[in-house]
Formats: sequence, C-alpha cells, structure tokens
Amino acid sequence: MLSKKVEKALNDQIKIEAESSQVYLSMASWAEVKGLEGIAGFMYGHSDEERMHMLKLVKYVNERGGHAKISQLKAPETDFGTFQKMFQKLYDHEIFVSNSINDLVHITLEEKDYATHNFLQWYVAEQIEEEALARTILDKINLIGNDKGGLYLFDRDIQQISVESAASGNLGE
Ligand code: OFO
Repeated sequence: MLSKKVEKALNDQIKIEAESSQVYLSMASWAEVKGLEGIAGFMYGHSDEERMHMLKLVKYVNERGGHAKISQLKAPETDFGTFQKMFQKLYDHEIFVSNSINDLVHITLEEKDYATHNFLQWYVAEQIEEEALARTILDKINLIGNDKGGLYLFDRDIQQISVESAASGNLGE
C-alpha cells in the first residue's frame, strides 16, 4: 500500500510525464508545419514515449492500492522560434524531469517505500539516456551551425535516432 505522501508524489509525476508528452507533441506539430519532417517524426515518437512513461506510473499507482489521478495539463508553447532553440528546450525539459524523478526517489526513501524506490530505478536509468541523447543532438546542431545542407542531413537522419539507439552508442550514423 502506498503512503499518502508517495501516492501524491507519484500523481505529480504522472502529470509531469503527461505534460512532457504534450510539450513534445507541440514541438512535433511545429516542426511538421515548418517542413522539418524528420524532426517532426522524432518529436512524435518522443511524445509517445512520454505517454508510455505516464501510463506505466498510472498502472503502478493503481496496482499498489492508490488512485492515479488524471488531471488538467498546462498548455505547451506552440511556437519554438528555431529548431536549435527547440532542441535546447527539449534538453532543459529533460533536466527538469530528471530533477523531479530525483525528488520522487528521495521521498520514497524518506517514506521507507522500497518497492516504489525499486520501481523508479527504471525512470532514473531512462533519464540518464534521455539527457545523453539530448546532449548528443545539441552537439550535432552546434556542428551544423547555419549550414542548410547540414540541416537537410540532420532532418533526414534524426528519425533514426531514438533513446534506445543513443543508449547503445549508435546514433544513426
Ligand atoms: Fe519521461 O522521460 Fe523524458 O521527460
């Protein structure tokens, strides 16, 4: 059985994962409208992953005798300026999520909830991979600078990049 404190913290994380999915969906739509198909595909995929992260938490809370609450979400931005700025936002957002997961893990230790602590290790590992992926993408973007040919290739190749491929060191090259 979850303590009220852990249940509330897990529900807060459910909202954060749902909002992450919305943020990346909004990025996908922006990129699609700008004709950046590869980037859009990457963001649509990322949005789906965040929804999966949310669902995993929903199921866990309910399985442990809690009630996963589906709440109203903050609307994401709709205009990201440039794709460079958009990927910087993605990176910043992942750092924010990692901090939130860390706080959550901390609460489970305070509450001596070792089952939830164990369950959350999957998220800890996932955040390491997502941060690494975002950093790798930002490095690539810096290399491209304002080169149009570079952007063309980046947009073409990014569809192959996923969190899993980043984790295995294969970045679609
Ligand atoms: Fe849910 O992993 Fe990104 O934010």
